[in-house]
Formats: sequence, C-alpha cells, structure tokens
Amino acid sequence: MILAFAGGVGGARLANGLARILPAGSLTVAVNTGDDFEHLGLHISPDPDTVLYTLAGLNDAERGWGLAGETFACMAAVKRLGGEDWFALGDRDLATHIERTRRLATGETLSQITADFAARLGINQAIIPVTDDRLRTLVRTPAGELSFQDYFVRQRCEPAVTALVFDGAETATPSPALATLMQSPELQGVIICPSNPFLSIDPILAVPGIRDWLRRRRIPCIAVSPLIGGKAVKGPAAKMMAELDLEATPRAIAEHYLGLIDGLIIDRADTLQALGECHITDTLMRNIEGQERLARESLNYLERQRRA
Ligand code: FO1
Repeated sequence: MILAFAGGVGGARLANGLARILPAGSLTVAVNTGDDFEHLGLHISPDPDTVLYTLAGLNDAERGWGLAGETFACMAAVKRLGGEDWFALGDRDLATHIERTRRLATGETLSQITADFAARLGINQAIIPVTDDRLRTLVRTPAGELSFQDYFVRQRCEPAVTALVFDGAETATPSPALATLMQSPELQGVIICPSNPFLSIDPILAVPGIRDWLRRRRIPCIAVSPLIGGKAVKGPAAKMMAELDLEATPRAIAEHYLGLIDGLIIDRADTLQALGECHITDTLMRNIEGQERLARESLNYLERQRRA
C-alpha cells in the first residue's frame, strides 16, 4: 500500500501516474479539502474533484480543473439573472456538486461520497478527503482575511499573502480510511505530491495527528518539489513564497518539510539549490507518459529510502 498526499493539478497528475502503474487497490490518495466551500447553495470540493476527474481520465488538462469538453450554459443563465458567476461551474461538473450536496444533507460523509463517485467513475484506487470535518483555508492579506476561493479565483491570487489559517483544523480528525491506513502494517511508503506546500499540503498536515505521524513513521516518505526553475508550473507557489519571505527554491521546500520526509525529488532546473537527500529528474508531467515516468521514479526513490 502506498499513500499519496495531494492537492490540485500537480498532485492529481502524479497521483494519476501512480494509479496507473500500481496494482489496483494499492494506492490511496488523501486529498486536501481546505479549498472546499459552499457556493450557490452547493458544496464544492475542488481538489478531490480534480483528483477524481484526472484519475477517471475526464479532466480538462489544459485548464487544470473541471471536465474536458465542458460547457457553461448554466453559469451564463445564472449571470443573466444577476447571480454570481465568478466561480465557473460547468454544466456537467454541476452534477457532481448537486449530487454531493444532496448526499451530504442525507448524512453521508465526504469520504463515503468521494469513494462512491470514484467507483462509479471506474477508478480502481482509493481517493479520500483528508478529513470529513469542516476545514477551510483562509488567506490573510494586508486588506484583511479572505476565504480561499475569493483569494484564488475572484482576486486571481493578486493580494499579498501574509499568513494562511486553516480554520477548523484544530478539531478535525483524519478521515476513517486515512486513520486506518496510517496504522496499517501494509503501508509501505508515503509520497507528498508536487502540490503547493503552503496551500495544498499544509492544510493536510494541520489536521491533528498527521504531522506527528509523519515525524514518527518507520516507513519512507518522499516529496516531489512543485517548483521548476524557481517557478510553479501552475498557481501562485513562487509568488506566495516571495511574499512569505522565502526563496522559491527546492532548499526552501526541503526546509518546509524538514523532519517529515527522507528525500525530495527536484527538477533538473533546480539542481544547484538542492539541500540534503534529493533525486534530480524532469518533474514536468506534460502527458500521461510523463505522469507514469515520474510516478515510477518516485516509487523507485521511495524504495531506495526504505533500503537506506
Ligand atoms: N479555478 C479558476 O481559476 N476559476 C474558476 O472559475 C474555477 C472554477 C472551478 C470549479 C470547480 C472546481 O472543482 C474547480 C474550479 N477552479 C476554478 C479551480 C479551483 O479554484 C482550484 O483548482 C483549487 O481550489 C486550487 O487547487
């Protein structure tokens, strides 16, 4: 069994590579839910959906979120009626949010719903939210505190970030499947996917028990840096690191994960700035072959840590 921690697009790509090369049922992807929010009366879970759609082969690879071939007629109609259209919910993507919201109201947990969606989309690995409890990333800026999607989508990551707050984290517990896996003797290794360490992985680590477990674990854990040549492939990681007075280098990523990982995979473009144990390769996953290649290298590197 391999456990991968993932957030949005970069995490979903590596998770897909892992899902494709590992035997069915041997991968669990625990996904960030700090980006979740209620919008237009619906519960939206952007990162779990990105992972679901990517592993089902239904994702829009170009845009990085939502479904391929999507239309937005409903959003246009909402706009015509004076409603909010800043967060674009596609016509078919809406089905996911409608059905998730309906089931949550009947008392099903996010874990149960996500697992069922995965099975119905033909995914043969486990996808679970990191927690079933309410967890919301809040972004502190000089102009005040913003909810995550307000910062990320409505304000296009423009405000400077002074701090991140994971509202609800203190009282959250790991989702049942994650809690079981963390104690399982069958778990062989952990991979932190190339997701934004601050926005996507830190909310996961903020759930009590997870960071401590990573510190004490006896199995190997590696991370893949989300930076290539000091820039994020997608998203605000590099900009945010500058705002938080951190250099956008693998060294800063390694320091961020200090004590939690045994090694870091970094891109060739960042070789000179390495710190500690690392594996250097091409981390850009242009297509499914690239996802499988990085997944294979990650598993080999994980195995090398086990033997070290
Ligand atoms: N990102 C955008 O930049 N603009 C959008 O309108 C948008 C809509 C959207 C709808 C559903 C969904 O699951 C994700 C969506 N995202 C959108 C992406 C989302 O904000 C980000 O993927 C994550 O929260 C960051 O990983």
